[in-house]
Amino acid sequence: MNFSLPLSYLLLAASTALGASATARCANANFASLTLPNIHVLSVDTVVAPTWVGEMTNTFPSTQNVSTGACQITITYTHPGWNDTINTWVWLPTESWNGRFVGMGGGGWVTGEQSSLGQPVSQGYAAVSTDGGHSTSASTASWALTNEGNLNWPLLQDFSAVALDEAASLGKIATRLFYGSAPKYTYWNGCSTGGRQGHMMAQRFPEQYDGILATAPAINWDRFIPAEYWPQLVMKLLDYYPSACEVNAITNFAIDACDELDGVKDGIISLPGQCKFDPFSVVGRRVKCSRPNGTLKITRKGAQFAEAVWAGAKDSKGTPLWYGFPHEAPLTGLGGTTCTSLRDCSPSPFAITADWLTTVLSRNASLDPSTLTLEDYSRLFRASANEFQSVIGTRDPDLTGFKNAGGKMLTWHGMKDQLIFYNGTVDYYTRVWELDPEVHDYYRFFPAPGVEHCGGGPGWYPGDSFQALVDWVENGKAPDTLLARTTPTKTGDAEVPARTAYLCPFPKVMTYVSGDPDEAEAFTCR
Ligand SMILES: *[C@@H]1O[C@H](CO)[C@@H](O)[C@H](O)[C@H]1NC(C)=O
Ligand SMILES: *[C@@H]1O[C@H](CO)[C@@H](O)[C@H](O)[C@H]1NC(C)=O
Ligand SMILES: *[C@@H]1O[C@H](CO)[C@@H](O)[C@H](O)[C@H]1NC(C)=O
Ligand SMILES: *[C@@H]1O[C@H](CO)[C@@H](O)[C@H](O)[C@H]1NC(C)=O
Ligand SMILES: *[C@@H]1O[C@H](CO)[C@@H](O)[C@H](O)[C@H]1NC(C)=O
Ligand SMILES: [Ca+2]
Repeated sequence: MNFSLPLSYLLLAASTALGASATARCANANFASLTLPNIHVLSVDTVVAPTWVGEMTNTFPSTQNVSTGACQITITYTHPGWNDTINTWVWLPTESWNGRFVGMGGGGWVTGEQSSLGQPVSQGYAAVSTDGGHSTSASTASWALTNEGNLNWPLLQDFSAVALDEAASLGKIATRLFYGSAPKYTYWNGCSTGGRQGHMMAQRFPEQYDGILATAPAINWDRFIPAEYWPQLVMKLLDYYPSACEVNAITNFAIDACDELDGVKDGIISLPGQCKFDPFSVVGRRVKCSRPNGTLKITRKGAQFAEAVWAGAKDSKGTPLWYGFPHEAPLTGLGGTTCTSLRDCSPSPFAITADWLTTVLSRNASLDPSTLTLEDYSRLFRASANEFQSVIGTRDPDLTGFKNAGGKMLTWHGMKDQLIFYNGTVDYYTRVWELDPEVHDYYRFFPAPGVEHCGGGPGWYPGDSFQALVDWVENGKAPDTLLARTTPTKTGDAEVPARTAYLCPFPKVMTYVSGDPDEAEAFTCR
């Protein structure tokens, strides 16, 4: 007898059967056992609904609208004694589950968002995300303090680590209850805060995910977050608040000067650490500006500002506290000002670092960060490292647990990142490597020349990196390079098509050899 049927028929039959009973399987009662030993579940709500598709982290933006049904579960719970309320969302495709599970990371102060689940679900993944106990739209002031002077330590722990571990556990249990079997492979996907969260999973909960894509990671949080305030402090110390036009002009002069060190004039500085541009060499150069309109000359103080921000944060004794920015990174990401005219600008700090210094480190949401002196700043920087490294630093280089569990982790970081210091990722990867010379077997880091924070910029964006991770985990195909593309641009009638390249794993450097620099073959890894 021949029992074989075409595979497509079997898949269709299976998905139809599940589809027919999806509403029944998605009933609240089927998730009655959905809990963990350390939590108290307040409610479990389920609904079968169509999902929508937005952009998925670490992929090319999707403009397609895919509509698939999902069993959408909201688990609301608390940690007894912590007075926290966490919402964790699990979405389970009602048809064509691919047997995989993915945890989706957040950004900035956002632990995670329900809206990030549509894209993975449309691709057949069961997916989880959590709000970590605070609203996705709240500023720190409303949740990081219980009242003025007192930190809400449980909510900081939830945001940093605790809720992430629980989301993975709850999500996997829900998946098993719905499909009758556990996921075959489990993944993490996140950038920025999501990149930090992925590293936290590898460091502290190394058995939760088989594969972790954790890019432009906000690791070393206890140091780099206060370091993000440095550009604003430099302006105060100089008593000079440069316009974005002046600051961007200095960056553009530096890029122009160093562009060809890598052999290709393309507006990208792809060799790290080679640019030795002297900002004082452009003092007096004229620049045309718009909004506000006018012409300005690069000032000495503008050059001093750029030099100090490139060098990185220092304390009141001149001791380096953290890395600076490479020359190609826009200095306006953290050195922002608001101007009424080119000569009349006021400070405009990046909200997360301002909140960290005031609400969290000073326990005072109404403190004006511009009142902080260099001495205050030096003291707060040390307090941040002392009090918060173990809470949210996410800088433990010991990945033994992750290695032993057979996990694989991929990261990439834009070398033009204007918010998270590229060298902080170099620092972390190097420390892991010093501890374990075999790091390359389970954790790889790909610098992305010309790419800004989590994307953007003229450089090569590795939009297929999630698939590369899946291939590594499931087929043992470790990525020796990462395929990446620039975004095509249009200036007037001139269209600049996408350039393709293969990003190189650190410490190798993507190096131009010869030939058409728009073609991947023109570069090699050295
Ligand atoms: C996708 O769906 C949303 C919501 O229905 C709609 O606003 C949007 O225009 C759609 N986009 C495309 C590319 O079809
Ligand atoms: C618990 O948190 C709520 C706000 O979420 C607050 O109103 C209440 O006072 C807190 N209870 C205690 C005992 O701290
Ligand atoms: C980053 O690190 C490299 C190598 O250690 C060094 O050459 C470079 O100057 C550093 N850049 C910044 C901006 O700190
Ligand atoms: C500033 O210049 C832009 C063109 O660069 C023009 O469209 C705008 O009207 C000007 N604004 C003022 C206030 O002059
Ligand atoms: C918080 O900062 C505000 C504004 O600087 C100040 O008036 C207030 O006294 C501060 N509160 C504490 C507890 O220091
Ligand atoms: Ca170049």
